[in-house]
Amino acid sequence: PAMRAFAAVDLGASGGRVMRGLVGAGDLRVQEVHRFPNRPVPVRGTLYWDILGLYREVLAGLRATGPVASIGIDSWAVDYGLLDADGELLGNPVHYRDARTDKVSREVVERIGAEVLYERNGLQFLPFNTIFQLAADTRLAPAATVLLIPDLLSYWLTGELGAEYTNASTTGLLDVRTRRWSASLRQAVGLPASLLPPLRAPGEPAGEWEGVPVTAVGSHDTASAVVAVPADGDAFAYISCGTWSLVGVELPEPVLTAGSRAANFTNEGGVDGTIRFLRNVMGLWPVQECVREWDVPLDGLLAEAARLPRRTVLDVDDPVFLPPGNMPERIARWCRAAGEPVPRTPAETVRSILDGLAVAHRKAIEQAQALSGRAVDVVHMVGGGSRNELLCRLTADECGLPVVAGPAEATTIGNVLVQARAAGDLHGSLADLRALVRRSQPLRRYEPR
Ligand code: LFR
Repeated sequence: PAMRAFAAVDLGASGGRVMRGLVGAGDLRVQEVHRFPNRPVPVRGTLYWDILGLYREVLAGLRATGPVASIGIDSWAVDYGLLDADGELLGNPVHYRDARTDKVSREVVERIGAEVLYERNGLQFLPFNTIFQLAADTRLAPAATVLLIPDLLSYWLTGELGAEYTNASTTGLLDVRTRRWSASLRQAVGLPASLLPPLRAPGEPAGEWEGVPVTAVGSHDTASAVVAVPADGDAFAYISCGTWSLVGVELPEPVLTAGSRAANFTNEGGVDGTIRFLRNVMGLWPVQECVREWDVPLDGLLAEAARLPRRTVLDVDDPVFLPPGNMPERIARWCRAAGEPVPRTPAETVRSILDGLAVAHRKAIEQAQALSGRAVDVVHMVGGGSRNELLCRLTADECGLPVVAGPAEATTIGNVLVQARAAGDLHGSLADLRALVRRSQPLRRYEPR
């Protein structure tokens, strides 16, 4: 039987893509149709996403994709656009790395109480969680609706309003037990109920664009990536590795213990009612920022870094590395303050970040197991970072566990799988979808040394 095509729109912090996914009996292929950079714009002290530019590229990509059975959209989490009562966008969405939430986030936590907050929304503290951004937002008065980025693009395509559940689970405004909007959290930051659109689950219809159905997918990119983890059984940890490393396990129920809160583990909503119990590790962001500053290709640096011994292990999760700009300098400053040797070359700098990441990966995987009681015997690295051989090898060695790397296209594959199942082209549970990923995608195994 012929394979049917699905369009997956995937926006990441550094770039976006429109991909064509082909799904047929026992086979799955994804092809890149259109790729474009995502360059945030600083304007008078605020860092914005260029959302109209991104939408233009999404449209160009969809037109170039050819006939598809449906369209699915995912992106990074937490950020949003505000619409007025006529559905007009009120200003540009602000980037989660903007400093506007630095103070407000702590004030909101103090006001609600860290325990109460965690008990209700189950989220790790990140200064940019939507609840804090909305508390800091000065444009709320004329706003009628808040839409997360994929929901905003979906609205522009279809004219239909909705809040996809997996991404809504990153806002801090969802009740982690009932999986509905939490009235008490909403009220705690003074938001009217009408601001939050009705929830929709991955797989539900989300309108039409030029006669083509748009389907809600795991619109949080990490939720889609976890769908495509090629695991067999449930004794696995995953690292969805790109700008961030999202490190954790998949659980049927949230873990809301004091230990889990202290370790800053999050309980995000996954596809098919799963919980993504994970920690945000800084990821390849510091490398991306250094490379942006040095303006040299990464491949050569990685080859050189692979020949170096471990010298400095950067604490990549230090919040000083969160904002953009001056990354090499901030790394040097961190080393001096920590009494660690300052990297002397770009390759040494890259190596110190990757060694730091490998250690952070191990700690998060150990904690995930200890806090959840779920033991793992393999680590799946998916996403663009799974192409980074040095990072995979360092992670396997550090964890003392085999690392299975790939697919690098996990996010778009997860996006396509959920659409294809909703369309009736695929059937079964996450385990069945993962079996298809295992059969169809090239994977690479790193044994620990
Ligand atoms: C990864 C990701 C993370 C989220 C961060 C900010 O792309 O979606 O899961 O914590 O971006 O939105």
